[in-house]
Amino acid sequence: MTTYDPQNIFAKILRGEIPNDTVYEDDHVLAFRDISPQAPVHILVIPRGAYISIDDFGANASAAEIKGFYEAVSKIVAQEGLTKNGFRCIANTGSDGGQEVPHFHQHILGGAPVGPMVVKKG
Ligand code: DGP
Repeated sequence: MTTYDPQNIFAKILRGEIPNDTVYEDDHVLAFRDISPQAPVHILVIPRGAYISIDDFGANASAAEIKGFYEAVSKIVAQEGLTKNGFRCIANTGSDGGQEVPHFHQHILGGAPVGPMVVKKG
C-alpha cells in the first residue's frame, strides 16, 4: 500500500499552510468549498487524520473518527440546506476513480440536479 504523503494539498490545508473557505470544522473533520465547484454547492469533507482514501479510512480509522466523519456530513448537508432536494456524495479513489489528492475526501454536490452518476465511455 502507498504511504501517506504529508505534502499533499489537503494536508497543507489542515496545517493552515494554504487558505480555504471553511464551512464546518470539529475535532474530526474539516469541510471547505471546492476550488473548482461542479455544482452550486460543492464541499469537500476531509478527516483530520492521515488517510489516503475511503478504503484506508474505513480499514484504519478509529470508530470515533468514522462516526465523527459521517455525523459531520449530516450536519453539513443540513447546514447547507441540501436535505430537502437531495445531494450527491462522491469519494474518488485511486487512478481508476480519478482521485487527484491523496488524502481521503468526500465531495458533497447539490443545490441543483447534479446530472447522471457516471458518463459512460465508448
Ligand atoms: P479528486 O479528483 O476527487 O481528488 O478531487 C480533488 C478536488 O480538490 C478537486 O475537485 C479540486 C479540489 N482542490 C484541489 N486543490 C484545492 C485547493 O487548494 N483548495 C480547494 N478548496 N480545493 C482544491
